[in-house]
Amino acid sequence: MGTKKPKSRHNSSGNRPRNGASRSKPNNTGARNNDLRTYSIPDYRLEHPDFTVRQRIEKDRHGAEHVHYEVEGDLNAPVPPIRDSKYLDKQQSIEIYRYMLLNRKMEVALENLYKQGKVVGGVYFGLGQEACSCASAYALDKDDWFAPMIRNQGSLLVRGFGASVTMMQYMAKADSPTKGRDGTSHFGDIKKNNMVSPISMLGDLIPVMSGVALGARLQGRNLAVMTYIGDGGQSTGVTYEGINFAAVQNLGLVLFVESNLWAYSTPSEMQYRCKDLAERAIGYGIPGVIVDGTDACQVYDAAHEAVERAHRGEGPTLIEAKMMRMKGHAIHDAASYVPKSMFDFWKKRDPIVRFENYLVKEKKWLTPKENQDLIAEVERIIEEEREIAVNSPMPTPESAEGGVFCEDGCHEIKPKYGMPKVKKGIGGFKQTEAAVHLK
Ligand SMILES: Cc1ncc(C[n+]2csc(CCOP(=O)(O)OP(=O)(O)O)c2C)c(N)n1
Ligand SMILES: [Mg+2]
Repeated sequence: MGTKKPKSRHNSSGNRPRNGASRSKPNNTGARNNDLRTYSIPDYRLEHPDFTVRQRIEKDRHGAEHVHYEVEGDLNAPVPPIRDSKYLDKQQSIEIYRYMLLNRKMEVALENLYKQGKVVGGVYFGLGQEACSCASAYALDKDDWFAPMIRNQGSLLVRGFGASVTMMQYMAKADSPTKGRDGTSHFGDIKKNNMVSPISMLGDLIPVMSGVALGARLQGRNLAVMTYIGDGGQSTGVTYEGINFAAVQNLGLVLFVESNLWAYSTPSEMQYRCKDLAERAIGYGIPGVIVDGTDACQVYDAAHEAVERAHRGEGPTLIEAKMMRMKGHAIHDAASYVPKSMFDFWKKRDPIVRFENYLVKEKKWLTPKENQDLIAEVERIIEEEREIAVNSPMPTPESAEGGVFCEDGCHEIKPKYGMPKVKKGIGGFKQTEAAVHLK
């Protein structure tokens, strides 16, 4: 982690072949068809779930319309194996598994805290998405930056935030990063853990993270900047603007598109018309990759390759992680609109159960006893973290007006990696002619 990376091979845009577009091959008459372009989207998956969700509207006897969803397709397909990683060794694989367990058990603890009335506001879950959050963040170097969204509480654990931090935040405690000013995850850390705060407006983190990469480059560093966007959130205009900017500037954005089939109660069929969201990468002129988001090895490999690419200064990568949001949008949402058979299909693809099986039974990297000890250790840690969080005081009423608006010097932001390297100009500005406005 944090080793020196080779300098960028591409310091500006436009001087490399467009990604994915291969020259057309001669057709069978021997002539070249220059109009024919082919693009490739690598797909790491070992299965391609094949089903469609359709909306049905039915009227009741009073004429009132009721919307529900039905799913069609092969929901009995066998569960695929975990794909061996090209990069992860035994110790790293176990470490990712441990983070996934922490992620899951922390969220169970949060659900219980909510039911005990200790949480202020709602709770968001990444159930079924732990491999995506944990294995992606694990691929970052210490100096790289990340920006989680609501389901990436696992990424926070990997990047050094204890479970008590997230718990205190949800309980609006005085010792939480926002000192009780926010009930969810809107906090960042620009000093130690290189984290940009989640932004609620979906997509807005993408240009912000691109800006972080640009800022670092001006200070002489090619960093990877990782963030996440949902299948719903990727429809926003700012997503396009942010990725396009990163693409033309060759910025090291590593964007995970969390394709979890639902955005609130909207199925992905009603969100976009392309087959796979990774195809959007073709339009941006950047590499796009598809992974099974429930397979930690696939997530890690794609993230690792994207991070390495970012460090070489070769620009952004879009990684579509296919999985399923295994709970409602947040704790208030029972997700009754989701066909039950979809939950059943993805439950069999539980990222933790499958990875556990892989490590214990297939690889034999953990004995059953070692696995039980690891689970017990994670449970003990979560209990300790829960105690810390519960015992933290609530903020005092007198403190309410502090820390909301910036005070003098409270957020001094200095260049982190050095002074911006700006070319010195020779002479003054060129006199330009007055603009002519054509109507
Ligand atoms: C620009 C914008 N529009 C709408 C919302 C409200 N909103 C918050 S989360 C959400 C659904 C997001 O779905 P998706 O992007 O698929 O992420 P998931 O919840 O599935 O992880 C919506 C519509 C928002 N926060 N920002
Ligand atoms: Mg979604």
